[in-house]
This record gives sequence, C-alpha cells and structure tokens, in this order.
Amino acid sequence: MSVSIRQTTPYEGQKPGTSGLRKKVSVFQQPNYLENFVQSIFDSLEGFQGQTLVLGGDGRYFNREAIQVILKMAAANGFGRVLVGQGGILSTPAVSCIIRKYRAFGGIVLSASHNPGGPSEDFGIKYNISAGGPAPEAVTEAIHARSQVISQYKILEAADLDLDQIGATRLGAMAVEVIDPVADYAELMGRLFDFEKIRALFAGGFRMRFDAMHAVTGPYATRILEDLLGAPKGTVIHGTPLPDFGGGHPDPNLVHAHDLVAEMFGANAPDFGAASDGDGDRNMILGRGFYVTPSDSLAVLAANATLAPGYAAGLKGIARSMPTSQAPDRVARALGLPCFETPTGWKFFGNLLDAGMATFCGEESFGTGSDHVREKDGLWAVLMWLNLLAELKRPVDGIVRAHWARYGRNYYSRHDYEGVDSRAAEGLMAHLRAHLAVWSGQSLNGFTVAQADDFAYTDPVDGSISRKQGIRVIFTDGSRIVYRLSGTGTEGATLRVYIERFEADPARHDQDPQTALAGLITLAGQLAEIEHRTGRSAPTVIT
Ligand code: G16
Repeated sequence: MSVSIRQTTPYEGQKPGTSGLRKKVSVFQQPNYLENFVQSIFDSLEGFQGQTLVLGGDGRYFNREAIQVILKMAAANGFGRVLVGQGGILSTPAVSCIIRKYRAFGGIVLSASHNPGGPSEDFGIKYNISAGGPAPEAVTEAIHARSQVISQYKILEAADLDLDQIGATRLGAMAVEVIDPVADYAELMGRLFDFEKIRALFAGGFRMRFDAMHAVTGPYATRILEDLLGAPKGTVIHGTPLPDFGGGHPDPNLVHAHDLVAEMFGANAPDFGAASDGDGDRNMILGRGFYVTPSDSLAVLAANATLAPGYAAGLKGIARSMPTSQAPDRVARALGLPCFETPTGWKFFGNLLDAGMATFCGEESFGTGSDHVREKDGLWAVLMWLNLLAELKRPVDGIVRAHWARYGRNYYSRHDYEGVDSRAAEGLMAHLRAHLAVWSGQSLNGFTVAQADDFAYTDPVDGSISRKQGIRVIFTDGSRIVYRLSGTGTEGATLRVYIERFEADPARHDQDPQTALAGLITLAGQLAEIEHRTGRSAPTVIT
C-alpha cells in the first residue's frame, strides 16, 4: 500500500455553517470535493500524528463511500488509529462520548442532521475537537481558508475495508477498529440515570413510543429502551437506519414526526412519546395529547435535575441559545444558578461546559444536553424525562403544568420561511438592522420596545466576540421577537422568526400558543415586511 499525493484545485464555498459543511449529495460527489475538505481539516490541525480519530455517520446516502475515503486519507496523513462505528454508524452524541472516553484527538461526523437524505438530498461533514464538541469558529475558519487554496491531498492506495464486522484491522501503518456503535454510549447513560427505576416504570405497564425516523437513533433506542430497560418490543418505531430515511424528513418536530404526533394525540395514546433526528442529537418530547416545547423541556429538566443520579449534586449553571425562550432563566434564578445566553449553535456551549460554568444546555431547535458530552443529545433528553417520570409518577402534561404554575409560562413559537430568495432574505435583515435605533423606545402596536439590537456574544471563558447573531426586539414586558437567517439550509435562505411572551397567570396557561402570541406575530411580520420582501404570506413550518 502506498501513499498517493494527488493534485487538486479548490472549490468555492466550502464554508462550514452552524454545524459543519452541508451540501447536496451531488455537490459532494464532484471529483475531489470531499477529499479537498477532509485534507483541509487535516491541514488545519496540529499534532495528530499517531493519534486516534473517531469516525462515523448517520447512515445517510454516501455515508459508506465517504467513510472509505476518509479512512484512507487518515492513514495517508499519519493518524495512528481510527475508531469507526460498525456499518459506518455513529450518532453525533456517541461520537462525542467516544472521543472523550478514549481520549481521541478528534472525530469526524458524516451527517446533514435533520435534513433529508438520498441521492438528490443532503450530505454533510463536521469535525469535532478532543473535548468532544464541534470545532470552534477559529478552527472552522481555518478549514475554510485552507479549502480555498488547497492544491493537493494525500490518500492511501488501498482496497475498501469491511465495515460490517466488529474487530481490529489495519490500513497501512494505521490501526482501524470497527466498534459497536451503541456500547460506550449505553454504558454512559447507565451511569447518569436510574435504570432500575425506569425498568420498574416499564414493568408497571407504562407505555412509550419512540420514533427513530429511520435515522441513526434506531439501534441506540432499541438497545437502551427495549433491551436494557425492558420497554415492550415495538416501543421503537422506524428503528432501522435507511440511506433515504424512508423518504422522510428526519426532523423531530410536529410537522415531520407526523406518525408519532398522530398516535400521541389519538385515542389510546401511550403515556410518553419522543423522537430524534438524523444524527441523534435532537429530541421532541410529547405526553398524551400534549407537546412540550424544547424551551420548556430544558426548564423542566433543569428544575428537576437532582432526581437523576448523574445530577444529584445539582447544576453549576444553565445555558441557552439566544432565541430559546427565557423559561430556563426563571429556573436558574429560583435555584440561584448562573444562566448564559449564547449564539445559536452547540459549539458556543463548549467553553462553558469545559470551564464547569454550566451543566445543562439547550436550544429551542429541539436540542438539549449536559456536560456528559459536548453535543446535544436526543436520547439523553428522553432518558432524563423517563427518569423524572419514574420518580414523579405524574403524566407529562401534569409535570409541565405544575412547572408553569410555579414559574409562569413563556408562550413560544418559531416561524420558519424556507427556501426564500437569498437576496430578499439579506435585504430583509439589512432593513431590520437599519431600523433598530428607530424602534428603540417606541410603542409598536401597543408593545413598547425596551431594546432592539443585533445580538453579539462575548465568550466569558476566552473573550472571543461573535457578532451579528440575530436581531432582537425586546419589549418592556419581557416579550421578544428574534430574527435570524439559518446557517444550515442548502437551498436559498431560511428566515427564522422566534416569538415569545410571558404569562404569569395560571388561569391563562391553556391558550393555543399561536393565539396567545397573535399580536406579536402580526407585529413581527410588519416590522420585517416579510410578505412584501419574501412574497410569502405564511411560514413553511411552525413549531
Ligand atoms: C439550526 C438550529 C440551531 C442548531 C443548528 C444545528 O441552525 O436553529 O439551533 O444549533 O440547526 O443543529 P443540528 O446539529 O441538529 O443540525 P440554523 O442556523 O439552521 O438555525
């Protein structure tokens, strides 16, 4: 086996977004496209010679081909060992867990997360650092810069490896271990949660449905929920990862997880419902006829954290992304904990977790997690909820209503306008920026603006500043409208509008969020001139 140095030319636009580089499969299939990006990752790192790399993906179309290329390039570039998931499968949180457990140099995750898969759909690649989390901006910027001047890459001339047999093999001088994708992750979950109590819950007839959406959490959920915790067979649906996710959109929200939602809101619904996304880092939580917003889920889990053995000593702090509702802030205040507001994207939580400043983190986009790994973790959230349900012995809606009664309810909704013309979207954001100073202090449709700004974040650990992280219009009663453009879409632009209003009175906690937020929703459309600028009279997805 010999190392080839192949000549190449740069591709424009190999710029990692909110979490990695995401493009259509056909883009990744262009000659040297994947190779250029992988070599750019390796060229941006120092000190990995002889070290361990973790490698796996969510099983989507092109996963296996990409893994074979990356293995040969890792060998040619001098990695000492690669731990690769059997069948090329590793969830994003499992990659983080394995990097940390085996003190790997880093990891590569192949996924476009919740975006659809298949020959005409999306593929993605992201690099995770030795702490287990997504590469910080300095690293992703270095990778992008390198990709724009790359002229050659190194690859081992070798046959493809069998990824389906667990065991050790070699690729040139590099060791390759095909590992059970679930074992290390399941062992970590067993240390954080009271599996005995959850087992007793299921043994007592508690019924659950977990929708793996034909994505990566199928094997994880089946092993943990059905095999280890004794949930009846069939608790996990759509449990086999498929290259096209069965034609579905592996995004656990009310629109895309429709089978689960129909069951949970139908007659004879199970006690608890949950779903995860393509790469296993997102979660949606449902009770019988009841939907828990991700922001509320973070707040409820934080308020009850000490019920789980892994968090019995209490939390050090809570962190949420800026557009996430302020419900967790209320819990932090009551518990006397610091609460951090970070830009969108899990990478911003890494420093807070590493520094021991926060224990639980969350994003409104169905992301919840803790300091056990450095990624959001779908099944972790599900198990945390199961631990609470086993301890509190109340239904999901009862737990959330009791939470609102104590802390108040933050009505919350996100409106997405997908596939908008990119120039129109940029124009809309520029229009908002130009009006921030004008709106400050004004009364708009009866809502008085306390503050209007473009969110900037100074990392309290390393002092780095991230600017232009979303337009915030904050009103005197604490209500907010937030506007951002997505950093993960692959077609046109996606405008996200986040709307929030606080309601203290328990007698008014039973409204439909769209009704409770109607005045702010109208105002959000007017301020940004959404219909005029995008031609859209309604959002594509409401969550
Ligand atoms: C979206 C969400 C973010 C999330 C990001 C990555 O980003 O709004 O909260 O961090 O996806 O999530 P995942 O790792 O599951 O792909 P954006 O930029 O599209 O709003």
